[in-house]
Amino acid sequence: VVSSVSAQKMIGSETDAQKDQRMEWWKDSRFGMFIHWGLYSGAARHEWVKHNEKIDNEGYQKYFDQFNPDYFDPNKWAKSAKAAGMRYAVLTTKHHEGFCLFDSKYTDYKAPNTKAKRDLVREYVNAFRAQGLKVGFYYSLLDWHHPDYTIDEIHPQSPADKSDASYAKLNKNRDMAKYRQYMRNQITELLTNYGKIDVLWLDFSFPRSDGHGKGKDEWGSVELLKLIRKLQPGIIVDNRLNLEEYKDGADFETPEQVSTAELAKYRGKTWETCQTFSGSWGYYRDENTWKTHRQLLDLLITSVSNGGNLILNVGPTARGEFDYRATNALDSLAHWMHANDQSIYNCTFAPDTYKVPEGTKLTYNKKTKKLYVQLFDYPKGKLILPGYAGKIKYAQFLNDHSELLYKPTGSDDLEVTMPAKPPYEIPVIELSLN
Ligand code: JFZ
Repeated sequence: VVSSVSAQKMIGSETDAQKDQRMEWWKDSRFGMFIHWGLYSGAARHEWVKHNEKIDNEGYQKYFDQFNPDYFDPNKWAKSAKAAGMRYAVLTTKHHEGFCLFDSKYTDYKAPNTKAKRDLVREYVNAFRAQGLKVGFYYSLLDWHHPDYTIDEIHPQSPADKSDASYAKLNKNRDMAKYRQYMRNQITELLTNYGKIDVLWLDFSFPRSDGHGKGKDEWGSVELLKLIRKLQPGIIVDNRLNLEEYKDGADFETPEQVSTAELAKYRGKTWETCQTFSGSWGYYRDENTWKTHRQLLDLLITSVSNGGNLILNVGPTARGEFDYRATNALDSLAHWMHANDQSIYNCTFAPDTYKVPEGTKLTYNKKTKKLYVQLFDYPKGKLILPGYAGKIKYAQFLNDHSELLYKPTGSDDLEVTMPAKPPYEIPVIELSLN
């Protein structure tokens, strides 16, 4: 029954309750790993290098010829994701450059034809599944290599002369209908040959009124989504197909590289913020803007305290491994998550009746009725819980389950006696609620 739908268009016929059930593991997981890996990892200066430097297929060929990921071991990737507390992963099976990490019948531009000589997606799927992680595929709608993909405003060969005639000339032998069929064929391969796939992350739409962008008509988005739902009924799909007018046109929103301050406005929606370690998604050797451990934790905690997920990106090197900066960052997250992951999994924002104590953020587990106070600014001597009198029955640090003593202040507040030094970086207090 879809009576709640009223005016909005639908692609399928799922009820809200069915959708909630399908999305349950994803909402409970809260933390995932994004992996951007392709030929651009060898250029090591942004996954948009082909576009940014206006490189044509011939000029880009050296990255295909050179590609030799001799250290590729997805078991290592999966173990490091698992240790960091991530519960799902999404790998770029094809990014905008058009190169496929998987074995596809419909192209020669694929990993099995490089020095790797094999289907790298299959090994990723097996390794992440073996660690008990959910498995997702990123697939780029854009394709800067395919001969039928029409040249548009953000194509590497976009013309200087923006007239319709100049585009028409460039595109006279290109046919988007054929490209749409290519996408349907490849998505069918990806959703048929690798078992159950948990997430599909399609990227992205840029409709333009001058006709030189791409959106739902160019991608054939409605048909594509129907195909996806038919092949993998349980799959979770992002919102970049330009199907905003459809109630079921997407499963989650994708605020990209937004600040922690902006995440508050997504409360109540279903969303996953995607974030990088250093700015670009693909491995960028010379980028010196790496986020600190504290900034990464802030992103994770702020996401959960606003009811969303964080998918944190790693850009493996061309040799197929996480570089030491990514490895160190993941190791630090692993330590924090080992001690504090109960304040992340199955958690969301706290009910409004609990005021946010100064210098903290709150996460909340509805099922266990635990409230978690994430101490960003470590309090001096005591922490005031405003209006909490009569609301809690026990307080402890989460990292070591050591008791924290508290007393009423005479008003509605409680005062928690704090040790002089924080026992952890961003320690967490667990409050058992009455
Ligand atoms: C896209 C890609 O271009 C990028 O390389 C990376 O894969 C990222 C996850 O997604 O970038 C986008 C796509 C959409 C928006 C912004 C960046 N958007 O809608 O604001």
